[in-house]
Amino acid sequence: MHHFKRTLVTSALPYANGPVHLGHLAGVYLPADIFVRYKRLKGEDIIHIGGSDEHGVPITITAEKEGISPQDVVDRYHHKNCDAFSKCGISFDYYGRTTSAIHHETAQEFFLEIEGKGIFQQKNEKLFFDRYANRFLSDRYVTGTCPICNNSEANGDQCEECGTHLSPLELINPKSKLSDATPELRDTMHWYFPLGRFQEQLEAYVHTHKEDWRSNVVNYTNTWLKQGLNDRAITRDLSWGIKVPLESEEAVGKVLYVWFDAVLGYISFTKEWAAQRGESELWKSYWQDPHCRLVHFIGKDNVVFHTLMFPAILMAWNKGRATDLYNLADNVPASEFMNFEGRKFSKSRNYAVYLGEFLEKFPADTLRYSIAMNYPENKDTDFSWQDFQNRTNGELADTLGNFIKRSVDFTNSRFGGVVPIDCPLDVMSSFTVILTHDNDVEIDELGNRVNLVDLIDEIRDAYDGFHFREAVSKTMDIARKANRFLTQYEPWKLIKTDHEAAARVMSVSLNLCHSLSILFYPVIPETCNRIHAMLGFDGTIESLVMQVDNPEDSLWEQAKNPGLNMGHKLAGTSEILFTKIEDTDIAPELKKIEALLAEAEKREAVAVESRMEFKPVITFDDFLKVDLRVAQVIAAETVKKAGKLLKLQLQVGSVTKQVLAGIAKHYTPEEMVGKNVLLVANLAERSIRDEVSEGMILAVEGIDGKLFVVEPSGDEINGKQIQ
Ligand code: B3M
Ligand code: ZN
Repeated sequence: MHHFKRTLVTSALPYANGPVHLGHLAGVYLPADIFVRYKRLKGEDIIHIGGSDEHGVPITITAEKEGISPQDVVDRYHHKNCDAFSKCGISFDYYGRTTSAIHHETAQEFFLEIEGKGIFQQKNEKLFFDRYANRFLSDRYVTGTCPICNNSEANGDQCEECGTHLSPLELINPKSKLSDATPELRDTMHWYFPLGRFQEQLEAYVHTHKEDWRSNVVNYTNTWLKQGLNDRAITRDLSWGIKVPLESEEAVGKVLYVWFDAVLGYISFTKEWAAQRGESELWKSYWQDPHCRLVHFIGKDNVVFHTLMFPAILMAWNKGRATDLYNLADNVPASEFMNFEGRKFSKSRNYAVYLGEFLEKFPADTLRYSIAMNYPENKDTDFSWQDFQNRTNGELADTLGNFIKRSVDFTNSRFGGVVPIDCPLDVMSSFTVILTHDNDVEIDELGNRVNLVDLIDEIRDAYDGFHFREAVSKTMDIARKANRFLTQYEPWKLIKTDHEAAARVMSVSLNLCHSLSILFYPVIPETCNRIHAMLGFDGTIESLVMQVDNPEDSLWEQAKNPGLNMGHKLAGTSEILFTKIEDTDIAPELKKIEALLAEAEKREAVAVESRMEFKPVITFDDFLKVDLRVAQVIAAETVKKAGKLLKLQLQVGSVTKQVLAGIAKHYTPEEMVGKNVLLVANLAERSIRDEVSEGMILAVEGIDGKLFVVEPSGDEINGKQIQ
């Protein structure tokens, strides 16, 4: 195991093109913050870098739609998101913006370094050009009909309806979003990054991490590697973005592709962080010292940019250099998605709960806890208002809050607000209290001896393995045990018969309170500071963390040996840590969800209705031109680089035909084999992704975009014509 002295954590840079929602929080920002806070408790040197991704086409499209400048758009959302993160306790050491001067310089420096080594290739290509708007149209500015599913509003990069990744050239009836005109093809030149030249180096890199990276990250990356890496254009014809830093004629009007610049933002922002501290070279200790560990928190849709693209850019920089070499990521904990009330968050469909709005109604810690318990580590999870209410009331209020308050209140009222007796570690660590001098009683659930230190080590292992749900739920287990311990010993009764035994119970409880205030800090920091204050400590946990310079004295170690001894004075007051969430509190939210769902259904109904406007009348002869046949699927497989397509081999009577169908999200290849389908058998051949499709099969769309293949049934019908 490599020994690291320090850690640099980055969180994906959200586009400053909309407010962050709970899905983003769950997948990236909260886990990153929990991890960083945990490491700080352990006294480790760690920084957390984030910021806004302020370039890219979605931003210019928003600007055009609203009739404002792209700068206005990013100013609005940068501040909004910054503010929401800070209200949520996401403790970035630095939160930058890719429009900053240092970032522009950094990205241009990378471009020039790689260009100087002759690694980029320049290629001419034909791109759509809008002659009314007088500009080239990047993928997102072109719309048209999807060649896979016939959706008439597919984007040039992807069809939202069937999910297929497209190139604008594949669209049927392409239109410019700027003028609605049919764009024309014109020659243009772009710089390409030859990812393929780094194939072997990248394979070796990914291979060294196959054990320690999450399997979804390894698998997804390997799928790309297996297909063979292609050249990627890293420039665009746009006015918003980082200019290609060359004087030549051909660089005019070209900017760096947003993904080339965005990942470099992590570096620029670390530079800005260092400069702000007055130690302008300090960023190098985090990027260029091999003893620093680099960890990227991202969502699953950003994996290859972080496991292949960014490492390749850094490899290109490092190539042939003796100094200033960059580290590659040591881990890329990518999350799956957290859905909400059974549906995917979707900005375009306005189905989202935004972080800033949420925090206007409910405290950050209750949200942080509930989301952490729904962390989508290796599969998509679902978060609901009901779950939020249950966890807040049952776990935070009734378990943790109740235990802390009962411990503090009883000490205040019956022991003068002072820890009544010493609490030796061995007594404390096994939740044991000696009731009489010869009768040891242990807290145990299943007859097992409970050992606090072991439990804390398990939590440590969970955090170190990025298993956040497990870490937090094990922390709550300790609170549960502590709460049960207090209930079981009933110091309020015991004090009448055995004052000293009651004192011992309280001493163990108060030490557990202290322990919990540390252990819960990564997930509910604000609450932990309040517990800390109730226990009579000065200063915040953050300020104590700063004072530790030896990991052996770290707060994390103190959680195992909380050391509240006889005479330690509590603050003398107590407060309710968590307010319960009433049904009436979430009723309006449930209503909103209902309204959103109703809206979605209405959209669906309108869509169906609009489909009731039948196409223009055709003659019977026209209809007879379509050769519809019953066919049987004899083989099916997925298609490289077209995640939504299945390649089907069909038996039509004595003939076999290959058809590409956009149904991979709805049927597995195995499910398709053996099915009877309806085939348009005389459709002109088409090629998609270097594969030929010799017809199409019929399917119908149900609710939520789910596709159902039409399956004719009958005896001896294979190859027969529909009549
Ligand atoms: N802004 C894409 C996204 O928000 C992009 C991430 C950049 S990370 C360097 O999903
Ligand atoms: Zn489509």
